Amino acid sequence: MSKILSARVILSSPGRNFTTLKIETEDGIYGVGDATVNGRELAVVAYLEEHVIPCLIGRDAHQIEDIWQYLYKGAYWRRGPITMCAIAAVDMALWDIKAKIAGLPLYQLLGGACRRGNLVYAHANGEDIEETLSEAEKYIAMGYRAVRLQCGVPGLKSTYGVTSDKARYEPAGTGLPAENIWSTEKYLRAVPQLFAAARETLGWDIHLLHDTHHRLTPIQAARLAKDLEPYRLFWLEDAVPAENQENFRLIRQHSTTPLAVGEVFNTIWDCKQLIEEQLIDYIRTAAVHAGGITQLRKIANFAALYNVRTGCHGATDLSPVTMAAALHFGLSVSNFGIQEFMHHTEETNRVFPHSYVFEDGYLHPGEKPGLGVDIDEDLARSFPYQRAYLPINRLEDGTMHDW
Ligand code: EZ4
Ligand code: CO
Repeated sequence: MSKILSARVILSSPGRNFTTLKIETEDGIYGVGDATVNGRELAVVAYLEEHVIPCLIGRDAHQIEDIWQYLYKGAYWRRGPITMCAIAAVDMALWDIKAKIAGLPLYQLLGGACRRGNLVYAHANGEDIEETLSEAEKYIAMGYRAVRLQCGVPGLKSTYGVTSDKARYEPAGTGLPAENIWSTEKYLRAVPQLFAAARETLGWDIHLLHDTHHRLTPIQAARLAKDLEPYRLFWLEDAVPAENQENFRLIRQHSTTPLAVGEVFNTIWDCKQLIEEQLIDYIRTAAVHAGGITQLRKIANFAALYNVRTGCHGATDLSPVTMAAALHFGLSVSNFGIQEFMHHTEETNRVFPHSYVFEDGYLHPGEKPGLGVDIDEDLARSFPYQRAYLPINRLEDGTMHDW
């Protein structure tokens, strides 16, 4: 028995907003969990402070599964990003506490290491093909074995995944949402050219990935997947929005390009049909947005039955706490695929000191007991929350489109 004494939410903005939950036990052990929903941060703060934390005090921090079920089934209104993110933060913090009490890095409690480290992919973004490929070459020189390529589209002023500050990928901006203009036709012409040039310049020994960010219809996605087949992508991500999971059948029928989806999913139910029908190759659910380590393990075990592998979301809005959770989880599951890794700002890394290390294209969670990531609360307080949103996206005629 290790009673929960207190819990509090720490909202800070060391380069971007992060919502963090810290749970303390009677024995003076504490754990941290990430509760960040990009652009909707305060909703999770209220959910945790008003509705979750009062129910946690006095419970046994060791009862991770029971507390998960209590928060999920007990809410009556299940699922959704805010609810599942709040549950995730509690779940991560409790795993952190349990592993600290055991004196073990979390991956040991989850079954031990299945491999030397987690293969990660970097992001190469550029205004044009040349710039994107020279960004990719920088990452390859750093030891990366996999790179996601996103490139400006001729005729469009801004493109998803391409930011003016190359050193620092951050799509969210302070103030109200920026408005971008999108053309699917222009995009579909540009992408195959990018990958043809990439194979010529970068060769075939590097894994290449691409994110479509839910912007296509199924038939458009099928055509893109088919057009990209000669370039042997590691995956094509978020080809279509997945509210209709059966949409992926059409893409599958037309192409052997591996498919990944799931960064916006909240529960195992969002993945069920996609996995069961083997409509995807990689499931991208993240600890923070899909109910924590407890549910991620269930998703991975279910996916293993159908040869689907993991590929957790790891953009800059997922804090170092989520990154640590993903790395312990990834190391311990047999059907790990790849992990997204984007560098956080210096300020973020100082607010969240962590034990994970990058070496030779792989990330390892380190050997510190627990998650191996902490929060410097004093420093966090010096970076107050700032309202920020992801941009919105309209077609050239003004129609609201997927982000
Ligand atoms: O747009 O994390 O694969 N990565 C992505 C990210 C997401 C942001 C949204 O908050 O698609 O850049
Ligand atoms: Co994505």
